[in-house]
This record gives sequence, C-alpha cells and structure tokens, in this order.
Amino acid sequence: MPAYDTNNIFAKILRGEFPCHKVYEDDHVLAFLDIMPRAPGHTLVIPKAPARNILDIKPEDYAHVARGTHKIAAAAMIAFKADGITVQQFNEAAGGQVVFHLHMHVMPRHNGVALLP
Ligand code: D5M
Repeated sequence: MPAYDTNNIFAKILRGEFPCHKVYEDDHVLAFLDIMPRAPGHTLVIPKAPARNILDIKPEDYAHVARGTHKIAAAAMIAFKADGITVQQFNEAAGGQVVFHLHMHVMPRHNGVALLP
C-alpha cells in the first residue's frame, strides 16, 4: 500500500489550507460536510492523525474516529429528523476510495428516499 500523502485534500483541510463546512471538532477528529452530498446532511468524519485508511490507522486512533462517528450519527438523526443513518467507508482504489485520508461517510436517511449516486 502506498505511504500516506501529506498533500491530500483532507490533510490540507486539517492544516487550515483549504476551507470546509465544519460540523464538529475535538482533539482527535474533525467532521465536515461532504462537497458531493449523497443525502442532505452528508458528513465526513476524519481523524486528525495521518492515516491513509482503515488498513493504516492505529487502533487507538480508530477508536477516536468511531467515537466521533457515533456522535455525528446521533446528532444527524435529530438535526435532519432522519429515519435512519448510513455509515460508509472505503479503502484503497479497489475499495472505492478516492481521497486517501481515512474518512467515515455519515448520511442521514429518510424512508423511501434513495441515496444520490
Ligand atoms: O470519496 C471522497 C469523498 O470526499 C467524496 O464523497 C467527496 C468528498 N470530498 C472531496 N473533496 C472534498 C472537500 N474538499 N470537502 C468536502 N468533501 C470532499 P471516497 O470514495 O470516500 O474517498
């Protein structure tokens, strides 16, 4: 697997070199709106630790991502009056990953409404 690239777009967002619509931040994670939302409120949760994907992250850093994802999912259910939540995460190009800094997609869902492609 290739090494972590410090010039990926999410690394730039973490360094404040590129803007984002921030939803939540703590010492370990940042959450912001996806620029290509597949559902209203589609949010990405990323670790502040430099990790390419789930194959690359330390368990203790992944635990922070899990905690952040849990928090955002619960908040999104309320904020978007959602009926459910889809959590999705891709690893390497073969796994559908496009941006190579680990991120969890958190997508509020409503009954009868499909995700955008
Ligand atoms: O897809 C990467 C996801 O990251 C995709 O849903 C678009 C989103 N994206 C890409 N650039 C940005 C910026 N600058 N802000 C917010 N969201 C962004 P994946 O297949 O999960 O790697």
